[in-house]
Amino acid sequence: MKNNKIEVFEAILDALFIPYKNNVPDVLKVTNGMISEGIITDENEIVNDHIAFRTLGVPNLGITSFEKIFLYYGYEKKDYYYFEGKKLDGYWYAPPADHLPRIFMSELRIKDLSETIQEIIYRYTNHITSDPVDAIDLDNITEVGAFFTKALWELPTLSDYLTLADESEYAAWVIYNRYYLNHYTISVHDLPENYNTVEKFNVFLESLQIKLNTAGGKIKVSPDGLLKQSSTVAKTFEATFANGETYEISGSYVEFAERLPLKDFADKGLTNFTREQRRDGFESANADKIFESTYKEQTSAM
Ligand code: OOG
Ligand code: NI
Repeated sequence: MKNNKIEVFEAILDALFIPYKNNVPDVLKVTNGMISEGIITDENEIVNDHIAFRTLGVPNLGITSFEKIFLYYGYEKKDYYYFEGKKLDGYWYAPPADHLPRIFMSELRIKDLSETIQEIIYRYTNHITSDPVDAIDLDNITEVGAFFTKALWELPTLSDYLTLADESEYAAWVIYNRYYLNHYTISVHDLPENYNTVEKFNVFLESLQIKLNTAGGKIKVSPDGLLKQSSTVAKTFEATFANGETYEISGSYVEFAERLPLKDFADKGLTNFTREQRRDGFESANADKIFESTYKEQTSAM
């Protein structure tokens, strides 16, 4: 048994990555493309800027439950983000060590949705009368790893899924995919010169026939100009619902982020910047559009 919390967390991250990589072909397509192009020689050279998860804001679930896992390994809760139209709340978490990814965690604001949607979500989650995270041994890698793919509620019916999707594509995504890894993020500014901006990297991605999310433009730029992001559109797959019905739905996607140096450091004429010297955190206007990577409008666009 590993006794260092960071090592335990690293093992959990590795475990989360296996099904993600197997189910999202763009992950391997990008990695292999980068290797053939000579951008990297090994996938371990890719710096993971952040990973993201989605949750439902109901008692015993949501951010206050799910974040306990990351807080336990030393993550620090940072800024809050409000998404009015999408009816979501989000936070980001800073890692306990520089080589670990940040976390972006969001939650559906159930009370802002229609009675119909609330009724469906509560019907699936009402039996959860205590926080399931409290029941896991956070020092046990296998147990924690299994939690991320555990069925905390019944497999939804296709009809419930479609009703949810009509009002909140996010709600529909979570009711089916649960705590499945939503995306990981390639840190673009850590790549070699010819690929180290989102603009340059997007050209390379499109040369691999990768389809990018176009919501709000292919490159999302924060108002300070220092955080640039792009993402692939989610991979769709034939999902099996209750009673064996099947339907094509969205899975996960891949994101690309470029964090520019903060003004104080950029002005010094440095050529290398530490994590602390670059733009940190997230940006709600960027995030608002990145959420749409799993939305029908993006996944079905030609
Ligand atoms: C997360 C969207 C936001 C970012 O980096 O701003 C995001 C999601 O799709 O769940 O990842
Ligand atoms: Ni992200």
